[in-house]
Order: sequence, then structure tokens, then C-alpha cells
Amino acid sequence: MANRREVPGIRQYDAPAGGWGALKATAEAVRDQMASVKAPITLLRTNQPDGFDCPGCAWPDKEHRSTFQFCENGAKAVTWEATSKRVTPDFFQENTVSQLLKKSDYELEDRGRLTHPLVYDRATDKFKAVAWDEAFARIGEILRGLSPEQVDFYTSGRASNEAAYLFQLLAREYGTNNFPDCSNMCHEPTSVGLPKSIGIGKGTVSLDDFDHCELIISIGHNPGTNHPRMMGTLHEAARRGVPIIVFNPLRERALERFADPQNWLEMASYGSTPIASTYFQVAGGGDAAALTGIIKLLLDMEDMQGNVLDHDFINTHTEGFDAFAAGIRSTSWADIEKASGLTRDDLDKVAVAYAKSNATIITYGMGVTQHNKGTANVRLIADLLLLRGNIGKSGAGICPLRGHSNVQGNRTVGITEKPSESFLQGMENVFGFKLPRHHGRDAVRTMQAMIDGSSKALLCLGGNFAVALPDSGQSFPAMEKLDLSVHVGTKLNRSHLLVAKETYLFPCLGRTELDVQESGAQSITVEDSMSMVHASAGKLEPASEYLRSEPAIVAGIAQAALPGSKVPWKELVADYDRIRDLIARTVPGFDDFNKRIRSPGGFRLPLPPTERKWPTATGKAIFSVYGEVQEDADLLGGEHVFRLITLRSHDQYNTTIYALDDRYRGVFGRRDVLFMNEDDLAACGIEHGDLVDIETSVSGRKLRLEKITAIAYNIARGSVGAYYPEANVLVPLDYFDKESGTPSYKSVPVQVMRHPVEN
Ligand SMILES: Nc1nc2c(c(=O)[nH]1)N[C@H]1C(S)=C(S)[C@@H](COP(=O)(O)OP(=O)(O)OC[C@H]3O[C@@H](n4cnc5c(=O)[nH]c(N)nc54)[C@H](O)[C@@H]3O)O[C@H]1N2
Ligand SMILES: Nc1nc2c(c(=O)[nH]1)N[C@H]1C(S)=C(S)[C@@H](COP(=O)(O)OP(=O)(O)OC[C@H]3O[C@@H](n4cnc5c(=O)[nH]c(N)nc54)[C@H](O)[C@@H]3O)O[C@H]1N2
Ligand SMILES: [Mo]
Repeated sequence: MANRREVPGIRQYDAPAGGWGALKATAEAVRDQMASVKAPITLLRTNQPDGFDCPGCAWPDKEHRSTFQFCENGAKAVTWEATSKRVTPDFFQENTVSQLLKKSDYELEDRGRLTHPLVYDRATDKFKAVAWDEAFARIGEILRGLSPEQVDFYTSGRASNEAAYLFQLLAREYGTNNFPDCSNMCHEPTSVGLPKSIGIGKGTVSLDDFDHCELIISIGHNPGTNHPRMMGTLHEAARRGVPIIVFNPLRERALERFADPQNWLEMASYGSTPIASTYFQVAGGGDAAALTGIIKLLLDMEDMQGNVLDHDFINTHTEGFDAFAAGIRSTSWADIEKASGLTRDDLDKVAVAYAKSNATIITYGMGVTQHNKGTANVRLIADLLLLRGNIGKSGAGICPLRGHSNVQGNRTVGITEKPSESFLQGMENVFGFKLPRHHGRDAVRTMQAMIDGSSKALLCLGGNFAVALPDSGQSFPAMEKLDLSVHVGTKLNRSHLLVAKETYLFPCLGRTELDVQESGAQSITVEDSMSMVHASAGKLEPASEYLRSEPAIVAGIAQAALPGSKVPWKELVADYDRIRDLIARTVPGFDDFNKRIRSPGGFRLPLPPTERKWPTATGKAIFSVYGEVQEDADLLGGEHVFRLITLRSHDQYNTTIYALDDRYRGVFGRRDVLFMNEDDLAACGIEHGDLVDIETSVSGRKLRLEKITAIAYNIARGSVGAYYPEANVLVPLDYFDKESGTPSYKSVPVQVMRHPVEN
């Protein structure tokens, strides 16, 4: 380390996460994006009972009242939307689409908010302003000329329950269940895996459980960056003496040391609290093996000393234990250690701590789901909890950290390509028309259909579809083969610029903005990671007088595409209470919806597992059988094969890049780096700061990323890390979890070689 060469933009970051650094970064975000007078008022209205929901993440607040001013990344999310910068039709007059496509998403979004509805004009290669009704009429005409199976309806998880509900209604009345959504790239393994295990695809813990737990196991998530308000919860638990065991290939600063900006003593004394009591640098994609190892040790402990498993719970509430246990016992330690990158001794420490705890919470994120075994990973976490009855009791449970602030709500109100029969029946009873039964396409399948030409039109309620998906080399050109693309968004991104034969760009109100319809100011609703549904009311003056709300845009398209529609679109948009009444009549758990969201904090949707009721096919919780540790060891433990993990930086929200720094990881002003373990660098004859080329080794296509700077980092041996979305060129489109369809964004087998020296 001492004589390591200097690499531009790479420095050691020694401070704790949070603390004064976070306050400084908050002030900078405000200064760069907003007029400073407006900013404090805006920020103080975030997550207040009468204010708007933070668009940053889906972590809940106690009584929905956060001391938001100290959440650095929440402040970035809000200021990024409430920016004073604008992208007007003049901007498009000055720039052709081909020129704009050469810019990064960072440069594009930093230009500010879209102000006018736009249509692409092929003759000039420019976007130009269009009247809303003219645009809707043309889109309606094109949709009426296509058959429903040729059209896909994408949702990104920022959309409100009201907008998402209307969007699924439009698509289903039109005749399709083609609902690719961001969840397909994110927590789909949770939505698919947990129903098989416990009967519902959602987490079971509430914030109160964190006050009563005795152990937290955190697997594959980076809350200091992605769920900063969770740090307050972890911080409290750590100070209460609760052990926090972390599994993460990278040493993430916030999980090691965190100074809570709300704790004045810590701030004044420049102190911080250690978060993780034990930190295991599991190999990328090695969690199934690690969990198998822990469970194997627990089974051994039970054989030797008894009193480890909760037999009453297992007998009364579960099934499948014997097959599960047999599968675990037959897995070899050699394979477990090779695939997980951890030793039996490491895993023994976890098993002992787990056996001692009377109430354990397991939290997890993308490090668990974004693998070709994502669903199996999720189910193994549930298995581990079931062994000691850690579901449906105080202080215990499973806690998936959702992504977008309303991705969970979107699913609840019907954004799914595989709707249940009961949901469709309920809708038919209320609306009086037939709904399509055949399952539709998810995100990857939509992209495959666009590539092979069977999908002809894509309507996106938010997001950056092509940039978020794997294999940009294929996904980008596929967008340009479509007959029609329609994007509802707040800011310009590259998916908008990959224009189809006809492309429309619709600017919408954001979460922070006042939404006035015929009946007056409207509020929308969202559901957080813990199934709490609450209202959110924007307060700011809209970025432009031409903006429309998402429900209004969806209704506009619907009226034009479905002339004989049985849905009273106009009336619904006039008063969102009417949309909520329809949700209450068609989606279980929303009785008295309008009344209940008017109480501060909202209400919790039913979660039967919290009462030890299991809505699975058999009425019991079900253990899984995972027999693939050997396969993992062979594939990912192979010589000269690295597991590529694609990562978010601290200054990024998915494909939205706020700035080019990643402070906690010591990267400043750049994103073109590959994090590598020092010993792996040495073994490959690569030096810290050398240029390398990366090539995927599991694809029929040649997927390559060249001239990336390799840097020494504290990451598990055999795993390498690069930033998303730049590294998406390396992720194969067809390398996904078979059960959930989620791409393997966090364990792509790759080779890394030194870039040839140019003469
Ligand atoms: N500020 C900010 N907030 C966000 C987002 C954002 O981009 N920026 N995105 C939102 C969205 S949509 C989502 S889904 C969430 C994402 O939040 P997270 O789930 O935290 O997602 P990531 O940052 O992609 O990766 C999480 C961690 O997984 C670790 N990891 C990678 N591979 C493995 C593995 O194989 N095993 C284990 N155990 N760990 C692994 C990585 O080192 C990283 O620390 O955050 C949401 N909130
Ligand atoms: N390699 C790799 N790829 C990944 C991931 C990864 O970890 N690695 N993570 C995956 C995950 S977890 C996710 S969730 C997806 C994210 O995929 P998406 O949800 O599709 O992408 P975002 O970057 O969140 O979308 C940003 C755009 O949303 C629009 N937007 C912002 N606010 C609003 C709003 O209020 N309304 C509307 N209509 N539009 C708005 C803006 O125009 C902005 O440009 O990416 C996935 N892709
Ligand atoms: Mo996500």
C-alpha cells in the first residue's frame, strides 16, 4: 500500500459514513440544483404528514415523520427533481438527437426538467413541441392498428398507485398483460420466491421489530447509499448492543462505521458508531453456498446438542423440512467454501450467533436478488429464518429492501405480467369487460421480443428502459426498430433518444409538485418496504405550465386508444379519490382506502405471515431444496474467471447520475474503474492504475468493455466491481434467474486482461 502509485481521482476515504461529509454533500446538492431560498422549505416538507413522500427510497418512517434535512441522498433525489434547470423546445432546436445521443445520461439529466410534450421529427432529427391532444390522437391511431400482443407497457417504480392502476387498466382493456417493469430487474426474486416460501412476496418486519430484535443479518445491500434513513435504525440497534452480521464482497463504509447526523453528540465530537459486529466478504454470487453452510452447521448443532431448531414451529407451521435438510446435509464443505469464498469457521460464527438469538431479522437487497440463482437465494434466507421460528414473532422476520419508492405499490395494484385469476375476476366484475388471461412479457422478454421484431410499440411510465437492461449492444438498437415509443418522464435520458419510427416524450409532474385537477389539489399514494400505504401531496409549483400528471397522461392515451372504453377516464382524473375507490373495490386490503389514507402515517396492508398464517397452496410455510452449490463452485470458482458485480455509486440513483464521485469508496470525478482485490491484481500481473479490458465468458455474443482503470480495493478475492449502467454492456441478456427472469447483474463470469500498450 505504502508505495502504491498515484491514480487520478482515487484516494483513500477514512472518515465514517454520514457525519459532516453528508451535511456538506447535502448543501452542495442544493446549491447545484436549486435556488437556495426555496430549498430548505422544500426539503422540510419531505416525509411530513401533509407533505410529499421522498422519491429517494422505500424505507419507512416512524409516524411518517422524518428529520429529512439530514438524509443526504434523499436531498439529492428531491433537489434533482425540484431543480431550477429546464430543457425547453429551444434546447431541442439547437441539438439533433444524434448529437444528444453522444452525451451521457449524467449530462442529459443535468440539463434539467422537460417542459413540453415532444414529438420526434425524422426530417430534422430533432424533437419538437407538439400539442397534447394531437400526440394522444396519433398514439391512439397507431395502437389501434397493432394487435395487443405487439405492445409492451413498462413501469418504473416511481409511479404512484393511482397512475400505475390506470396504466394496468389501460393495457388490460386494450388486451395485454405485457407489463415489463423495473421490479423484473430488481426484487422479482422476492416477488416470486417468498410466495412459494411464506405465501406472500413482501417483507414481514415493521420498524418496531428493529427495536426488539436480538440479531440482524444484513446480506447484499448498501444502506449508507441506497437506504440512508435505514442507517438511523441500524445505528440505534448497534448502540443497543445488537450484533449486526454483514455479508458483502465489498467493504462498504457505512456498514463499518457510521456517524448519525441526527446524533449531536457524535457530530460534535467527530465520533461514530461501528455498525457491523462481524463482516464477511462473501464472494459475489456465493450467498446460496454461505447460507447452505450456516444451515448445515445448525443441523449439526441440533444433532449434537439439541435445542437449536424450533421443532414446534417447524411441525405446526411448515412442510418440506426433511427433503430440505437432506439436501443441505449432502452438500460438501469443499463446494460450500469454494463457492462462498468463506471458511467453515467463518460460517460457524454466524451459526452460533444465530442459534443464540431469540429474534433475528435478515435484511437483504440486490446482492441477493441480481443473480441467476436469485430466487433460490431468497428462499434460503426464508428457510434459515423458519428453522428457528423467526417469522411471525416480535423482533424477527425477513426484510427485503425495496428499490424505487413505490415499486412495491405498483405490484400491489396490478403491474404484473402474471396476474392472478382472482384479481382479473375482481376487475371484470367492476368494469364489465373481459380481461386477457394469457401471461405477458417481463422486462427481459420484452427486450427479446423487441430484438426479434415481435414487439412493435413500447409505452414507458417513467424509467430508462434500454439503459437499465443488460447488453446495451443489443438493447439500444432494438429500441430503434420499434414502430412507436412513448416515454412519460421528468428528465431526458438515452432511452428517450433511441427513437423509434415515431417517438413521443411526455413531461410529467414529479412527486414534489402541486397536482391540481378539476376537483382541486390532489394527493397520490405509495406503499413503502414495510407495506405501509400513505398519501403524498406535492407542494411546489410545477416545472412548467405544460406538464400533466401521470394519471392524466395515461388517461389521455387511453381515451384515444380505446374509443368505446367502459372506463370513465375523465372523471377518474378529475378526482383521484375516484381512482382510489376503484382500487378499494378491486384490490384486497384497501377497504375504506380514502378514509384510511387521510390519517397521518396511513395504514398497513394485510401481511398474513406476521400472524403465522401462510397463504401458500398448502396453508403452510414451505422449505426449499437447493442442490446447486457444486454447480456454483464449478462455474464461479473457475480459474481465471472473475465474478463481475455491477454497482451503484454514492452519487447516483439508478441510471440517474447526480455527480461523478463515489465518496465512501474513494473514487472522485470518474466512473471508469474496476475494483479488484490486491492479490488478484498481482496474480494477473496487473498494477493498481493499469488499463484493462473485460470480457464476458458466458455469452454467445462477444461482450467487451475496454480501457477501464483497475484499482486495488478491499473486495473479496475472485470478485470484481464496476459501475452500473456503464458495465451493462457486459451483462448477457439471456443470463438470468430462470425462476424470476431477473438478470444476473451481480455475478457475471468475466475475464480481465491488461489492455495492450498502444504505440
Ligand atoms: N441513492 C440511491 N438510492 C437508491 C438507489 C440508487 O441508485 N441510489 N436505487 C434504488 C433501487 S431501484 C434499489 S433496487 C435499491 C438498491 O439498493 P442495494 O440493494 O443496496 O443495491 P446495490 O447498490 O446495487 O448493491 C448492494 C450491495 O450488494 C453487494 N453485493 C454485490 N454482489 C453481492 C453478492 O453476491 N452477495 C452479497 N452478499 N452482496 C453482494 C454490493 O457490494 C453492494 O454493497 O436502492 C434504491 N435506493
Ligand atoms: N447492471 C445493472 N443494471 C441494473 C441494476 C444493477 O444493479 N446493475 N439495477 C436494476 C434495478 S434494481 C432497477 S430498479 C432498474 C431501474 O430502471 P428504471 O427504473 O427504468 O431506471 P431509472 O434510472 O430509475 O429511471 C430514471 C428516469 O426516470 C424518469 N423519472 C424520474 N422521476 C420520475 C417521475 O416521477 N415520473 C416519471 N414518469 N418519470 C420519472 C426520469 O426521466 C429519469 O431519467 O435498473 C436495473 N439495472
Ligand atoms: Mo431496483
